[in-house]
Amino acid sequence: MDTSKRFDKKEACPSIQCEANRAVLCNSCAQGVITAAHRVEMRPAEPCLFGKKGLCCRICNMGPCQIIEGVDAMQGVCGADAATVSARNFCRMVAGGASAHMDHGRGVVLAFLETARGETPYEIKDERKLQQTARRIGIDPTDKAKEDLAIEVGEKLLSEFGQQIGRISFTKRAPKPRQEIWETTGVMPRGVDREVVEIMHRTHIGVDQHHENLLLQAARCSLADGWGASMMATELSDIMFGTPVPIRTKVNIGVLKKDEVNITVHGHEPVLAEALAMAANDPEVIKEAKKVGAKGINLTGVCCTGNEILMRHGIPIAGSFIQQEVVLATGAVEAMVVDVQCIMQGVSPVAGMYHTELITTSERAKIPGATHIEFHEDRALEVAKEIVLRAIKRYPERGKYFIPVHQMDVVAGFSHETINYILGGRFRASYKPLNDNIINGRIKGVAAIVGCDNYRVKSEIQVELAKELIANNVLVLVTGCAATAMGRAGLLSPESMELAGDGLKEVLEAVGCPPVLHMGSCVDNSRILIAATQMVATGGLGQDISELPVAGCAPQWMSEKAISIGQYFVTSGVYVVFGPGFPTIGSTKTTEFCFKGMEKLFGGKWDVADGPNEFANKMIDHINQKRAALGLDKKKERILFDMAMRRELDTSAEHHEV
Ligand code: NFS
Repeated sequence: MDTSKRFDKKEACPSIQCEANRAVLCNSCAQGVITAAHRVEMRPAEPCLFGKKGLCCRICNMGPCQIIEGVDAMQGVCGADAATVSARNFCRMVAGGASAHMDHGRGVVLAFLETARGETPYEIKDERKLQQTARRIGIDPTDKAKEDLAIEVGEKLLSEFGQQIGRISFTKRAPKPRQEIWETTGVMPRGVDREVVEIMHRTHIGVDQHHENLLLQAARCSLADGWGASMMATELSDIMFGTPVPIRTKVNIGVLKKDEVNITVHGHEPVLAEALAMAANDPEVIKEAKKVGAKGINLTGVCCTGNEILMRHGIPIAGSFIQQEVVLATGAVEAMVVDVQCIMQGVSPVAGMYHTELITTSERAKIPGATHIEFHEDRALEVAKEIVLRAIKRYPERGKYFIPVHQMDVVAGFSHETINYILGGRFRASYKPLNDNIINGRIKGVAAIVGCDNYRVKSEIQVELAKELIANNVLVLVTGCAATAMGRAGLLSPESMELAGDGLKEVLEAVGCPPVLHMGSCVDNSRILIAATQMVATGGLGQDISELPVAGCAPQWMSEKAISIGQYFVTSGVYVVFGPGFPTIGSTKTTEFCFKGMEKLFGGKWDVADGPNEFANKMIDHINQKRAALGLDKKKERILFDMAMRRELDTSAEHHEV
């Protein structure tokens, strides 16, 4: 592919979403590099319309069948119609996305057990959270040594992956009315793996052919992700590696350093990155780096592995999903170390154009052209050191390189516990100030902007959306690559509170936090579920998540994981807006069920939007509707709480630890 002709001028340079990307790709160091930005331009303007609308069926060999709703000649050979095919495809997206989080969660639980047995270099860092977690899953922590307790907790959670009957323990953390909804609609997840297997069975040719019934299983599977595996991953990672607290750091490609060995760690699992962080700080290893003329070792993150170590150690993020190849095109990276998920195959040829070594580490994910050094927790530090030493060896081979100036200060680390503490103070951690300010109208509501970034979106929709929301006094929570995009745009620094509306600004000034709170990686969306649950438990905003003035969105989604996440928020009672496009749009029935039918069952529903204004309007309208339903739109709101009611609220909040 000759890209030089198409992208030789600055203004035609691709990757218009991001200035840092443009600076790198337009520099002569990146001559000849082909990235996703180029490939998306080279493809036909529109992706396959059948695929895009969820109407291509290739689950058997009578097809593939391309379906057109209502056209007899364009149904499946087996007779499957648009509703069935689109629902089946949607279910398989949920299964794909959920299984990624499930395998991640399982990996964390296994590493946790090995740690409890003293077989890894990690430790049980947050003993308090260990005890809370034990209680939440029905284990009495009294008088137990932390290692023994951790083994008990780890074994119980591990057993829930293969559990066949019963329910996943963490679902008991949800508000009571929510749990009843899950029971009565038949979507309470029985075990983690079982729900994925059942999707694969039901979507095999000739099994479940009712779109609503199919989507109920998607709902059940999504809960096994959000309230199951993802929550396990978050909680046990916190116990092992530390629960995040606010921390200052930087994001964007400019965090690469010209005189240090640059190692980027890319993917999703925190275990490898934690070991690399230890190895990069080892004085012996640093001495080796100095021997080759480097001043030190600069570890940076890409994608959600980046978010994991940013949240806990303040290690800078070099890039989000759309920046992974561009980070390498600087020519300044000695090694990119990857584990699983969201790693484009395109990184391999780009690394091959420089001195960069691409290192795969998971038995589940190998890439042609990469060196494979398998990572196992019991040899974590040994493997991590080997990787760092290899990167050091590459440093003298670095040729021409270009590191853009772009980097931005951010404050991250807003775990659910941190929000509790920041709002309520050290001795009386509580969500009450948040609820009070929502009730008195200074804060209109809370919005989550989560998920990926996507080259098919030509501008940073999510950043514009966040600005619009905070200007309208909506507090914004972010995770994943959306969080990195917010960081690049400066929205994760307390200074950006200037962009907030007056009411929100007043609250932010009092507590000193940014208007956009970075809550972690994509598995950490489970923190948002818990934050919502805590808002309910704190009182004054209804009895269930579906009554809260909140909304969620993924305005630049691309992965199946995003679909699973969106579905578990819907199943948990949240209004969720996605874009660009929605994967069932080719079937009126399936889409109606997602956009309307699900609301009748779960109180939450899907929607689709395009562009920051449409997203913002839909989300703010929804928040206002919920405020009206709670009676918060009336002016008399300030006298809603007399002392007796306050006392009652206090007690209910204290007694409900989620
Ligand atoms: Ni989430 Fe994180 Fe990024 Fe999207 Fe991929 S890295 S798990 S899927 S692209 S946010």
